[in-house]
Amino acid sequence: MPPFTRRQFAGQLVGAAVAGVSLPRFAAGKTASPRPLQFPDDFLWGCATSAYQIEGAVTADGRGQTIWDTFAHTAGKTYHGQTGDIADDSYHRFREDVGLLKQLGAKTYRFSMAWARIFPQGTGKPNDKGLAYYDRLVDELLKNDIAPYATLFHWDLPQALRDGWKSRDTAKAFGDYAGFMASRLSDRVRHFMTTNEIVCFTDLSYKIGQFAPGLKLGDAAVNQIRHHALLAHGLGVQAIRAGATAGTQVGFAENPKVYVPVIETAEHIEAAKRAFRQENAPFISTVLEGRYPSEYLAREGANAPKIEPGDMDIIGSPLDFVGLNVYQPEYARADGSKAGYAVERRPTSFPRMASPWLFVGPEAMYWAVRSVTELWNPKAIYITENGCSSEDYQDAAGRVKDTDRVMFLRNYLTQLQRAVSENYPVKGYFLWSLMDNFEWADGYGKRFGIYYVDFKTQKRTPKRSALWYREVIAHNAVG
Ligand code: PNW
Repeated sequence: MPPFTRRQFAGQLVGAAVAGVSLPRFAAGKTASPRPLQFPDDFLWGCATSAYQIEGAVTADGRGQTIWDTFAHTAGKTYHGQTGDIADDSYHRFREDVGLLKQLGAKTYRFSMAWARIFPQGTGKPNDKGLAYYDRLVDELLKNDIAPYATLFHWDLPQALRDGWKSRDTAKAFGDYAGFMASRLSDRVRHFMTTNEIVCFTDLSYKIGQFAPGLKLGDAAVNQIRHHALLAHGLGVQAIRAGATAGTQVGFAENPKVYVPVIETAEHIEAAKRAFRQENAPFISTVLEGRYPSEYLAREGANAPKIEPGDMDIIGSPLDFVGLNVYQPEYARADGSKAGYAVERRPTSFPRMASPWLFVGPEAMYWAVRSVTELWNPKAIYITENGCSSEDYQDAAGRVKDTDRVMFLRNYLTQLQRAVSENYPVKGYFLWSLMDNFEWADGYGKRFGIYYVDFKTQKRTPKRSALWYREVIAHNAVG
């Protein structure tokens, strides 16, 4: 057989994989060797998704309605009125999707479970058919040597829970659901996350109105909603520990604002650390300290949350790991103020990806890890999300050459490698996202996947970034 021509080789490089066929490899020897940017041998590489964004099948097998079903079906709330009714249809195609992970060589998968599949009314009698779906998914992952990391709540609150997060009862209901899931799955799922991004399902949902249920409430109400969310997390941690097999690891996934020191001098580094704690006060700072920072309570005054005896111990329940969703940077500098820091305004020219909020700042990755470690010294950190939207397009041959996403990921991972090389306790990285999916209020208008999804046919095609990520995983190094 004649050797490959250059053109044939190029075709191989970017060729689309079909189900059951492994991804083409970059040619050996074409990349620099030895690679300097290595990760530890036991580093876990994976991808992340969430239930409402990928599953579809919103009425299958007794699933209850969620606030996102309601919101997406309300005129004017999402891009072109799009909904998660079908999404990636992963409820039916999960075996193919586990196959995509396998093609990448992923060692782990972070997915979320839909509360309303298990308890269609939020509380009450569990729905066996809903649970059976997650049994099937977990078994398929384990069969492929992919470790499941399960998030219990990624925003799809059962609609039947009256008043949603305005009600303290919702926190209690979440604890019951979390304990139930742990008791049924912890023989196989060894890592659970309670909540995903508390600020998104509290402030963005009840204050800004951008996400379900789309309310615009005042400060006192929002502070109480935040408190209920923190309480739900804490009750979830305790219920998982009570219901799970020994050694089950519990954490949560947060997207704190990350402060990069404007210049790496001692005074600016100290300012960035202070900013991190204060600007995330009612969220990660409170959970990891087991108390609201006093400056926050003083600032909120009469609007501060009403706290019942015992709440803060529950909220501060010790965690086995902290999950960080890292997307964009903020910048802080030292100033003479009492707070000890000032936040820098970004120039309008600051680079961003396809989502207007997604500013590009790879060093946010390093400073997220370092700030959390220096402030609270958690036992372990995972990057539970990182990735970006791109204006992906398919060329005539159906290929997606998302060089901007590769640029984004390469630079953030380089900063993560800096963190691991300085011995910060980062154990793994989950790329958001495995495949294009329902991007909340942006519908299908923003693509975060490393697999391209044609939503008409549900065909999945690896983008250039998928081929690149496969190499990262194979070499355990950024290149
Ligand atoms: C995260 N912002 O959400 C979520 O956990 C994912 O479900 C989501 O698809 C992903 O990031 C990409 O957006 C965010 O406006 C949503 O700053 C909005 C913001 C940040 C994170």
